[in-house]
Amino acid sequence: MRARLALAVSRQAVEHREVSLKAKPPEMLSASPKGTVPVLILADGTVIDESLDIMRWALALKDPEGWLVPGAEMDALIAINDGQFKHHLDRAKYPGRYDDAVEVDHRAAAVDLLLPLEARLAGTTFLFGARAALADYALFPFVRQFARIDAAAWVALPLPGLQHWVEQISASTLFAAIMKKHPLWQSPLAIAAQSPQ
Ligand SMILES: N[C@@H](CCC(=O)N[C@@H](CS)C(=O)NCC(=O)O)C(=O)O
Repeated sequence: MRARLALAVSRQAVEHREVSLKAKPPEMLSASPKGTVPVLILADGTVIDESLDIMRWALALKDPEGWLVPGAEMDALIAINDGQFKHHLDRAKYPGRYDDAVEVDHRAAAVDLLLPLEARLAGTTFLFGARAALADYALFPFVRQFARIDAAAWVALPLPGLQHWVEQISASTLFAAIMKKHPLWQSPLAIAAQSPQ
């Protein structure tokens, strides 16, 4: 989601290949054996297979809305999100997948990490001021996921700024544009492997 947001705002033309994570195409795995999406393959064959790196690559080429303007200050916030917050989010969302996961503890730990974001949003619409920046779009998919684990519990949290922030970005035209459904890409290699000789 966040890679798509940055590619869209930066108006990078890409061939979008929607894949099923239950049947990863061989072309994807040969470009990026770790088997996670997104994977961006550049014209020169360079592979970028981390969503944040794709965002930075696109914005380095063109940043019409000034997402990079807040500078290095954003990096620490993004690192906490991608590290600690993601850790607790995964365990709060799928406690059955983790031996040690106590759902309520991970929920509480995740909320603790949201409090500094709420403090930032007091008196401003976005994390680094009146304009949305890289940090907003890099964190948004994760906070949205957390909000959607239990929508009633989410609105009951003392996080009015963050609740408004999620609603604002969710209602944006940029978000609507990247949420358009794409048909599954038909992998020539998978089709060849299936068809009778
Ligand atoms: N650090 C990676 C994480 C990507 C990631 O975990 N993607 C998930 C889908 S959102 C995935 O591909 N999972 C692999 C699977 O479910 O097999 C990034 O942000 O690019």
